[in-house]
Amino acid sequence: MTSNAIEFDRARKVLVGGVNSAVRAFRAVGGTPRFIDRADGAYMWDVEGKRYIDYLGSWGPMIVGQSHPHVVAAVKAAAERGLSYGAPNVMESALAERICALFPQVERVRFTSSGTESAMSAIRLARGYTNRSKIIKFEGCYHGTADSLLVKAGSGALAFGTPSSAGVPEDLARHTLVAQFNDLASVEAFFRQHPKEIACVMVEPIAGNMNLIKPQPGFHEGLRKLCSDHGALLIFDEVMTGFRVALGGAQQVTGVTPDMSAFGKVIGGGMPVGAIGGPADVMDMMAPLGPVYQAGTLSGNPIAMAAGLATLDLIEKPGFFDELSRKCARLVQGLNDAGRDAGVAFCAQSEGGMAGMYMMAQPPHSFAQVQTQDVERFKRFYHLMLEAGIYLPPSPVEAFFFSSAHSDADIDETIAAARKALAAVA
Ligand code: HOZ
Repeated sequence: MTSNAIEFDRARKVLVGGVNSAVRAFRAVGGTPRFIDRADGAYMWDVEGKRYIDYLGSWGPMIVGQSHPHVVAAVKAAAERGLSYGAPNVMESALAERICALFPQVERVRFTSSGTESAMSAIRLARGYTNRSKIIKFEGCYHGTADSLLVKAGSGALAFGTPSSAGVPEDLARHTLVAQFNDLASVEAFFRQHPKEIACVMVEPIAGNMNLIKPQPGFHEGLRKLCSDHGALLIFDEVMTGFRVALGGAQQVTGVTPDMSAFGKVIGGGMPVGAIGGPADVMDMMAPLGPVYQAGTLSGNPIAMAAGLATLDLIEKPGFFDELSRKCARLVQGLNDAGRDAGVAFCAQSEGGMAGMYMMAQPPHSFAQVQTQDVERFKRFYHLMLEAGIYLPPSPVEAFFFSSAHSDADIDETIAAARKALAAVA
């Protein structure tokens, strides 16, 4: 008989910090990470056999829940035809066609194996296309672990107090200009200070790595105009928001069209995938047509393509997002009511199937505001929820994820757990 504690001791001897992605180590909430044995629908079970309602959703991909039979059947069928070819396959074209149909500005797609690779390749492409070096990103936004982007980053980097990673050369980091989310003036100032030097503005259009922060009206319109006026590319990092806040991602929600988009998570259905999409004149700067090099052994992997296609089959069904958004909003309403009744400075909000909960009275609009949360209270709340069988992302600066597998009973169970937990931490 094993336990989470035994497995964590074992893992720490051979894996750095016992994990393969920093935030999973629970250091932002304390305690022992749960070692997951299996997952199905809206649930995960740890090695001790305890069941959790899953609001991690593998950090976003599992929008139809775990092990959906349609996705599993597609993966099995693909696996029987080979695990990886390293040569073109027709599923790559099929998935790219589906992405082009959903995102009006996307004429060409390049698949990668992760969101990190997509964001990294997108900025290389922007630099190659514009022949400029500097990029603008936003404090608390997170675009994976490429060197240029690990400057004042969100997610685990923020939770552990290393938003600007060691190991990133000063010479490279000085090309990354860090503006403030929802603050157009901070972006304008950089364009004034560095005329014709800025290749792109990269942004999570709905931030999800400093918890969920929605854009203020006019913010993305302003970014769009600044980029167009100054010859820089606007890149939306839709790795988290794409196919999740709406079928057409945050660009559908905001009505603002970027020059390039980075995708991942949902389009791999739980398998490792990333993608970059944009207009042909930009995308065709990439090898083999152009001088910007980009490649990957497992890019366009047939199993990942099959899982992505099968997931799209399900989420493209009419009404899928209406139902997902409605159920997620009901959960959020229940959480807000629970916070109010407990008299705790606590709130929640959602967009489509992505949500945030905060130990503060109102949802934050900025990086500075989200930093004012009561982190110690969140830690106590987190463990009470976990104990009650509710698995939330283990950090106060992460969004949480809802799926079509979550039932009304799951929502009620979650709200009831939150009521108890919030009353206990009041
Ligand atoms: N940084 C990812 C979420 N914001 C976490 C990745 C993971 O641990 O799987």
